This record gives sequence, structure tokens and C-alpha cells, in this order.
Amino acid sequence: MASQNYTISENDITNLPSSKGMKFLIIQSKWNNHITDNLFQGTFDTLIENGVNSDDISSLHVPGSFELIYAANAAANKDVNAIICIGSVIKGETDHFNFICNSVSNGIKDLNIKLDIPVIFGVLTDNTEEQAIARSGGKLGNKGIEFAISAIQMAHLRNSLK
Ligand code: DLZ
Repeated sequence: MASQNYTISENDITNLPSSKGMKFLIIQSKWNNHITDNLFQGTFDTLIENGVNSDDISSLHVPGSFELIYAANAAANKDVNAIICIGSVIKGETDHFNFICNSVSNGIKDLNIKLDIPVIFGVLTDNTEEQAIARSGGKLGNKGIEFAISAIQMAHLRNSLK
């Protein structure tokens, strides 16, 4: 599978410009929190490893991934360089999975068009819990690392366009 060979975490992390002084907001969905806690940790640790001061990382919690959109929009007036939305949607027996995945991906896409702040789509959309575990600190790594790297890259891109 393509994602198994995607090594953004190893390749890009060494080439990132320093992020000292930058501010990041992480919004974490508590649904499937055994997954999102690990994603948060991977994100947080990677920001710190790249020079971000822990005082410059703020966080908010929302009940489920659907609420990430409201929170990111409402928080957009905060003094941050990028917002990282973290969630985990796992397919169940009903169509709810599709509604949530479509709403959240479209909602975050809309925020990126509307807002001046980059909003990172840090939402895992897995068919099984096993897949979610594998991507949140398991055998396929921790996608939180990639969310942080994307946020840093987009924060620098935004600065370069000002
Ligand atoms: C309702 C629901 C379901 C069934 N599954 C998930 C999920 O897998 N991941 C997730 O983040 N949230 C889920 N939710 C909750 C919705 O995101 C939302 O919180 C509720 O529908 C209330 O608006």
C-alpha cells in the first residue's frame, strides 16, 4: 500500500526550517480517544522536536470529529500560525461513517479556503480499529508526526506569502 512507503516523517523532518516562536493550536476529538490521544502525542512531540516552545502549543477538545469544524472556525481569531485538527473515524455498521468523513473533510477544506490560517486535516478515516491503531503509534507509525510536519510546512508557506 502506498502509505506504507510514504516516509514524510523521516525525510522531511530533517529539512524543516526552525519553528521557534511559531504558535500552533491542536484541536483533538475525544471520540476514539485511545487513538486520538496517541495522535496528539505524536503531533505535540514533533512540534517540540522542531523548536516550538511548549507554551506556544495550545489545545482544545471536542466531543467528536464533526465538531472539529466549529472549533477550528471559532478559534481562527487566535494568534496561531496553524491549526491542527485531530480525529479518528472508524467505520461502523451504518452510513454514519460516510456522513462524518464527508462533512469533516469538506468542512476543513472550506475553512482552508475561507480562513487565513492553514487548517491541517489530521483525521484518520479507517475501516477497522486495527487500522487506526496501526497508524497512531502502531506498526505503520504515528500519523501525528505527519500532521505536525504539514502544519510547520504550511505555517512557513503562509509566512513566505505575506
Ligand atoms: C456519532 C459518531 C460515530 C458513530 N462515530 C464517530 C467516529 O468514529 N469518530 C468520531 O470522531 N466521531 C464519531 N461520532 C460522533 C460525531 O463526530 C459527533 O460528535 C456527533 O454526531 C455529535 O455531533
